[in-house]
Amino acid sequence: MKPAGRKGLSFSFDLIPIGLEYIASYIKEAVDQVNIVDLELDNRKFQDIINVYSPDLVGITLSATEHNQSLRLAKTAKQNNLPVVVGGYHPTSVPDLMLSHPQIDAVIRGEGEVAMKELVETGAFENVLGLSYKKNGKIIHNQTRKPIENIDALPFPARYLRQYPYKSQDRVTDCDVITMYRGCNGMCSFCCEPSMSYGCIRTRSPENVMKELLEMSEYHKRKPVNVMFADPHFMGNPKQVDRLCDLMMKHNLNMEFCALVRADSMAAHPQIVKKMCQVGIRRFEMGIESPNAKDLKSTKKGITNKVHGKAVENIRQNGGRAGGTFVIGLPDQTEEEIRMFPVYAKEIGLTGAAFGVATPFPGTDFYKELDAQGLIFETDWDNFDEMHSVYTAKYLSKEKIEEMATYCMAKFWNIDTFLDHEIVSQTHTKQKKAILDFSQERIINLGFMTNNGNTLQKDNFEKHITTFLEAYIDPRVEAYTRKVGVHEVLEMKKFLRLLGTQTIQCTLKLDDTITSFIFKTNKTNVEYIRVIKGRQDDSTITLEVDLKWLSEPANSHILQRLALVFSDNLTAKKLWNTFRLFIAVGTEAAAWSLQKLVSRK
Ligand code: B12
Repeated sequence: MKPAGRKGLSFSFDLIPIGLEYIASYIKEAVDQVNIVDLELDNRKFQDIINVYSPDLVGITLSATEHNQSLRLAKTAKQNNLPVVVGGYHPTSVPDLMLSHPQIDAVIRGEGEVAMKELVETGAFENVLGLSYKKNGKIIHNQTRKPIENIDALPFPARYLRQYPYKSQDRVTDCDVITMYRGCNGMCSFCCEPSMSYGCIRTRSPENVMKELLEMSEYHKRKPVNVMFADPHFMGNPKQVDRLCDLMMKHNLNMEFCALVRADSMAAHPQIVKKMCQVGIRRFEMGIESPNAKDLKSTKKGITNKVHGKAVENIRQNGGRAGGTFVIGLPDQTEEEIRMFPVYAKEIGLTGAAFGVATPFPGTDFYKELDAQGLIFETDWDNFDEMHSVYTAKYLSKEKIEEMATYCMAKFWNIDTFLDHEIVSQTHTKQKKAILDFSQERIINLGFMTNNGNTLQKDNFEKHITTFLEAYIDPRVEAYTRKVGVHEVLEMKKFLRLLGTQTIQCTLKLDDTITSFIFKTNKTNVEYIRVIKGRQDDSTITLEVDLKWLSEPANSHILQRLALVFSDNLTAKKLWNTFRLFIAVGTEAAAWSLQKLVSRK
């Protein structure tokens, strides 16, 4: 079982329970039947699922944020007299806590394949290494199991058991996940990996990974797939990556890859970065964490910020997406320092960034330090999602830290960043992006941010919208768009011809907070885009959205809302301009749909 509940990054694509697929594949011969149920995508009730499969054993995979939901599932299993075993990073670190609940019978600590096989073969908890269980009311921890040495010997994850179409952010393209390694030799203070593999890194042979990629491609019927290398340190063994790229070079996989990498490896191996981009490993997520040496030291990141710029440069030169993650709300960070994070992200040239709230997960050094000082105040595991502040920091309140996460996200994800990303991508696509493709992607981004904000900051969502609107006001946008010329990046020739010379003002407001985007166009160019506080008077088309409805979505009908957006264009001149805008958008949309239809056929 994988519990339901999207958090953070999983709003952008479906999470595939690859750990369960590895286990299912490994125990397949030892059992009559094994099924994987993913409650995020399954609409059935757990009781109905139990009725359908009549299992003898229920296994649940979970992270901290799924703690509560897992206990609820386990309760239902217990009501059906089924034994329940749990595994994953969270249970591995808190076996006693898990077993303190009557509905949990056993915890498998660390890697699950061999332990689970022994359990289903023997039907007893006693001699299974790595397993914790209860006997006569006492918790017993069997000895720790050594990490699997030869991971090439593991059968590939049981993709054939998938019951759901796992999709990427566009909800159309298939997504998948694969691992090249087990473990990581980094010792970052906030990461759970050391408690899973004790810093013991094991590599699959590139040949074995290639074989799985080919099998994966067949599984997806050779359709396009977005694939994530789920290793925490993909470049852990650069030679192996280099060899894998050579193998991938011989096949047309129709796949786009994303990899989690360390900046030092990306800075040190420009040739391998080039090769990766050539074979489609083009999206990178680097743990940048912070521009400040003191944060990099306290998190035991083992990286200095000197390498950040070089790593980004290597990626950008090859048309890759340089994504970076930052950690905000570390114990002694100040507001001024955090406000500089998105500025730093732009300065070093990142084309993607995420700003997670520092979260102490059990099993990490970070947790041990804060727990010893009694600083962790949050008791609801749902909030250990890197979006909520869960411990007392020196200078910043919980509310301030969470507000800063929103601030950083808005400050970074402005129009200049999206355009910059396009410019870098065009190094390999060699063509301008259609304006409607670009707009569609922005709508998807907006959905991601709204989902995150609405679900995670339910009570003070409005405060976060206000922070967002304020952070968006940035003179950098005008300077950047004047310099690069939006029309040079996006295909919009026909659109501009029909629209003509306009000053379009799009205003977003929530109560007294008002932010306007001004688009200055002529028949061939977008002269600039400007983001300002309040409104400016000289617009030729005015669009206004009251964001109140985001926090109260049921408020009004969609047509009513649309009418309100255009309600400030009632003079003859403005009506004519608005009509031109409709014609330009309509013509563009018709050509775009036709092209999509043809390319699909
Ligand atoms: C890849 C990855 C992701 C990918 C997932 C891609 C996918 N699967 O589709 C993405 C980027 C989407 C992601 C998202 C998030 N992630 Co993440 N992610 C990882 C990472 C790097 C690797 C996980 C992995 O795939 N391992 C490989 C597989 C094969 O191993 P596995 O799943 O652990 O399974 C093995 C064992 O755990 C065990 N096992 C697992 N389940 C079970 C069940 C049973 C019954 C048994 C017996 C055994 C068992 O056996 C398996 C086989 O050996 C880890 C670890 C790290 N170093 O950073 C973090 C990690 C899991 N993520 C973490 C977090 C916090 C998140 C986010 C909340 C981040 C965010 N703010 O958005 C979201 C969570 C989204 C959600 N739950 O809704 C934390 C979890 C901490 C915790 N203790 O709960 C980790 C540990 C990172 C950290 N901070 O240390 N993540």
